[in-house]
Amino acid sequence: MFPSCLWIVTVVGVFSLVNAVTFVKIGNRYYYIEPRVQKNWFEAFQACRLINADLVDFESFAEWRLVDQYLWDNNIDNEYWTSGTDLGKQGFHVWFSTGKPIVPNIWSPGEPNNNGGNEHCDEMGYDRKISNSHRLNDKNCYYKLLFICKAR
Ligand SMILES: [Ca+2]
Repeated sequence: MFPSCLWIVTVVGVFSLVNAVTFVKIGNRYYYIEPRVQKNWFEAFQACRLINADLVDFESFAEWRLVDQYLWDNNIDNEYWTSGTDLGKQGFHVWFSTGKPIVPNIWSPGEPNNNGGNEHCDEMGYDRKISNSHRLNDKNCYYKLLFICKAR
């Protein structure tokens, strides 16, 4: 009796967690844009998996540009973790959620620069006020930021 009740409570709890977040459609994909809770890159990756999504990747410049514009249009421009990283092989940034190389022309000028030798995770939104776009920058993975998840 008790174990089955516990199972139901657990299922309801997980269901509530999934339902607690709202995905938005941008282009033809669905994204969750965390509005409040800042996490390090690893925590952000985990949080996205818990809602059956992945820390965001951009398959093309066009996809990045659509999300970039959405952040401006909805007045939620900020710095967000993406799944970009070169933790696997320094200097080679990939989307960790898909394994594919990061598309060209979405880096902030002079980035990625591995500043101080400890920047291996990629945020978007760095220097956004200067460049008027949420371009990528490599940053210390333990820095706490908002993050964007992308539904599978
Ligand atoms: Ca950097």
